[in-house]
Amino acid sequence: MNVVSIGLLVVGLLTSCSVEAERPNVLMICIDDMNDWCGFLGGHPQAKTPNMDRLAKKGINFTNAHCTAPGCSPSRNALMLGVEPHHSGLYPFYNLNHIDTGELDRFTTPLPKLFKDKGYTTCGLTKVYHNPDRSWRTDEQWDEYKYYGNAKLHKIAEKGYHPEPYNKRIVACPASNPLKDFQDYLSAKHASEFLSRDHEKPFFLAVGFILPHTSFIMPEENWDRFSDPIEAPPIKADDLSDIPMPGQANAQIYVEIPVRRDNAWEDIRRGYLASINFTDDNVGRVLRALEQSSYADNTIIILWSDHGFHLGEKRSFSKFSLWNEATRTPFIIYDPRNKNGNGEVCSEPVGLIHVYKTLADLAGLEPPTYVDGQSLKPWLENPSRPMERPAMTTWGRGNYTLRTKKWRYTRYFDGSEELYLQTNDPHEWTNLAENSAYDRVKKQFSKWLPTEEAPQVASGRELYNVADADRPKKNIQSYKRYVKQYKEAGLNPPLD
Ligand SMILES: [Ca+2]
Ligand SMILES: [Ca+2]
Repeated sequence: MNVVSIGLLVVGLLTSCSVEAERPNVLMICIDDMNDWCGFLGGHPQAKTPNMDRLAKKGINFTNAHCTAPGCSPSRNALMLGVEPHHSGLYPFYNLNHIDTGELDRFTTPLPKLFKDKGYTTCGLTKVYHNPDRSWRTDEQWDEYKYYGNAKLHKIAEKGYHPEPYNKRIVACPASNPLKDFQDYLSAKHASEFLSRDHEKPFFLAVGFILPHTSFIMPEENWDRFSDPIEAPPIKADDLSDIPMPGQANAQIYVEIPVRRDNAWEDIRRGYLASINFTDDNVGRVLRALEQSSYADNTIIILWSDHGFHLGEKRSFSKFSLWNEATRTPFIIYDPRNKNGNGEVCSEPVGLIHVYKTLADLAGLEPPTYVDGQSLKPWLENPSRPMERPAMTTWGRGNYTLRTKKWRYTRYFDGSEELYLQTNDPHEWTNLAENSAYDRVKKQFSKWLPTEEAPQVASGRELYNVADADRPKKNIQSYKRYVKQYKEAGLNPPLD
């Protein structure tokens, strides 16, 4: 071998080493049911989220981000597979393990597998997919996977709201347990330990926090960081009255009835804020572990919540709607290699469907051709770059909502519509869809609606609680029944 060849060989080795060294790690923080009640989105004046606020300031804070579907299972399936519900047929909730063999074969490469196949070490913690799906194709996606549950939590009787008879879903109170009894603390601890290890290969670490998903039970310290009065969000009493029936039936009023009856909204909202505050503590634990590790300068951090949450707006105490409270999500991306956009806000409409292609792009990986969405890399470099495509959220086959900076347009399976001028009406109180002055606006939105819809996947279905093209009546009937209950209970009915 002559000197030139040796020189080329050395250059080649150095190049391949530096390419290897440059492959970024990914830390994906997945939060459950967190709406904009966090400092960096300003949705509630009493929110306390210093750690996430710090991350938002460091990276790009997407303030107009929307989930692909307003329920844990369809939202996470879309994000992890990179496929819109109208392409996958996964509209309602599923247990992926129970879907007929072959149905999902065309989705060869869920997000963790993309990284694992390209030589990454992948680790998933607790809720990344919707819970029952944590064992779905585990070996091909995760090198390491651990699900943490809560220990038995001892609720503090004199604090918070303990509805009787006990209703697990709407309880909001602190527990006296030590931190190690809380699943989210254990997930944060595991993630921190993972980050302290020596990794020979780049890693993809996904850590899922369950709070602020109901029930709102958190350490006492977090509850005590808040004091009454807790400010109520802006609510219009008859807000549902100008909404078509499929939309009204999305209002989860059956959960709201006991809260209203027991005059418990203040405790519930305090429980939600305290749950978010505990999640913020846990996010802080993981971020500090990363900062103290050798990976800080080469790890992309992405933080999202699977959808938002209503706390009384439009008579809802839940998600499962196509309104802002349920579709809008926190969404932050920090790439330490990004020299231009970090520290800025992006108020262009984006969807969590873009997560797959964005992470693939940032890591230099080729996504499969069936993957939906687009890479947000250009918006990381220039957050004020206009986004032409609206962010779309799907809830049941035939029900779609589209968000731009200025508008929200919704069309339900039966052709009924909602239209809100966000710039004047951020709470979406006045539905303009019936006003012919806006026909042109509505028409412009039509071109973004799906022209073809995959049939709903029939096997493996679990919770299916929406009136849609496949089941147009059932939810509406139960909604009407609950409106009657309001009246009988002497509560302010939602349509008065
Ligand atoms: Ca969720
Ligand atoms: Ca209204």
